[in-house]
Amino acid sequence: MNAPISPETLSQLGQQARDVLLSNWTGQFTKPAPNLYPHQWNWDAGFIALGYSHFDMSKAEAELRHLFQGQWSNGMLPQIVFGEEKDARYFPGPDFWQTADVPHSPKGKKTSGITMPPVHGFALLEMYKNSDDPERSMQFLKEMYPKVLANHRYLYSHRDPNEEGLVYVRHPWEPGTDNSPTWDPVLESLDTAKLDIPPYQRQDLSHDSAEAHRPTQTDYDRYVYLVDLFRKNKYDDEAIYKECPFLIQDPLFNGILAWSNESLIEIGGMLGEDVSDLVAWNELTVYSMNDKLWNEETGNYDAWDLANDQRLACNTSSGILPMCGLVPTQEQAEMILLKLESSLYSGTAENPTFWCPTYQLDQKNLDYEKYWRGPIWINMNWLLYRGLLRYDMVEAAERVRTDSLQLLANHGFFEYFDPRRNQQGPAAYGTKQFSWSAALCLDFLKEE
Ligand code: 2M8
Repeated sequence: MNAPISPETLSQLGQQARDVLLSNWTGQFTKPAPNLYPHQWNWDAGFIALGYSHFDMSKAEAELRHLFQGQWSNGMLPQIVFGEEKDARYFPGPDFWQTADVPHSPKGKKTSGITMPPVHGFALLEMYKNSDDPERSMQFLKEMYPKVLANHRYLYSHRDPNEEGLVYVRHPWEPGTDNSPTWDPVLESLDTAKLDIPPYQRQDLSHDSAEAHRPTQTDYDRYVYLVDLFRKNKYDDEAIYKECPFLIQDPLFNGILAWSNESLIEIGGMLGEDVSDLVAWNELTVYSMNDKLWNEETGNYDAWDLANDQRLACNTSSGILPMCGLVPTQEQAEMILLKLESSLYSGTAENPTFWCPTYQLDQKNLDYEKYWRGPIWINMNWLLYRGLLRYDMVEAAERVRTDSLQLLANHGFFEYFDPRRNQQGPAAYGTKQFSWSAALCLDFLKEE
C-alpha cells in the first residue's frame, strides 16, 4: 500500500535516528526523550541498547550497564533509574517513591519501586548477533547474563504466587502500556473520591505533549494511590500482594518474558551454564498462557485479574503480541494473522489504517490519538514484526516494517502515531525525538 521509500530518504532516516539517540545521550544513559522523560527507563533502555548496537557498541553496553546499576538485591530491575540532571522535571521523582531506605534497593542509584517488561534477555542476544567483535561481545554476555537471569528469578519467585508461570504486574506503569483499556474494569472500581490520595503535582503536562493525548487526572490519582500503597508497605512484595487491588497477568509482559527466557537459554548454552530453571519456567509460561489466557473465540490472549480471579478481555495488540515469544502454535498464529488482516486492525477500503493500531478498531472507546488506547507505537510494531517473522509470515512482517518506516519518514521520531491513512492534519503525537522510535528504526533499516 505504501509507495517505496527512496534510498535517499532511508539513508537520511538512518542518520536522523542516530542523531536522536546521540542527542538524548546524557554521558551515562539515554533519556527516552529530551524533556518529558529525563531519566532512564527500563524497557526503553533495552530497545535503545539494541538500536545503538547497529552503530556504537560501547554505548549499547553502557546503556545496559547503567540500567543494571539500579537493580535491586532481590533481582528486581526497576522501571526508572533516576539520573542527576538538576532541572529534570518529572513526577514521580525519587522523593515521592521513597525507595532509598528499602533494604533491597541499590545504594549508589535512586530508583522507582516497580518493574517493567523484561526485554533485556532478547536485547542482549540481538546485540551479540549485531556485533562484529565476537570476543568482546562474549565478555559482555558473561557480565550481563547473571544480572538478567536474576531479574527473571525475581519475577518467577515474587510475582507468580500460584506458580503458574504467569507473572503479575501491580501497577499500570509496569506493563508499559499505562492507560490500556484492558484494565479499565479494575481501575474503575477504585473510586478516587473515596481514596486517600497524597498531594502531588503532575509534570507531564508542562512539556511538549497535549493533555488530550496523555492519561487523565483520574488515571494519575489511581497511579499515585498505588505508589502510596507500595511505599506504605515498604515495597515488601508479599505485603503488597495481600493489599493491592491491581494484580494483573498481562499477556504482553508474559510474552516478552517468554522471548527473553528463550534468549537466556541460548546465551546460557553458549556460556556453558545450567539453564534448567529457565527451561522449566518457560515451559510453564507458554503452557499457562495457552491454557489460561488464550481466548479461542476472539483469537486473543486475554489478561487475568488475580485480585478478583477473573478474565479481562484484552482487545489491544498486547493480546496478539505473545507471538514474539513463540507462545501461540502455528494454527493460533494463523488466527491472529487473519485478525490483523481483518477490519479489526486494517480498517476498511474507505478508511484504511497503517499497521498496527494498539486497540481493535471495533472498540467503542477506541481513541486514535490517546496514548495507549489506539495509536501506533514503534516498539509494539517492532515486537509484532519479529513475532510475525517467527511464524514465517514474511509478507505481513514486511508490511509492519514498511508502515513503520513510512510513518517515521512522514512525521519524524514521534512517540506515537495516528493509525488512519486518511487522517488530515496532525497525525503524530506525544513527545518528539523519542529514543525508542529512533532505536528500532535502525533495526528496521538493517533489512534494506
Ligand atoms: C510512559 O510511561 C511513563 C511512566 O512509566 C510516563 O507516562 O510517565 C510509557 O509509554 C512507558 O511505556 C515508557 O517506558 C515511558 C518512557 O518512555 O513513558
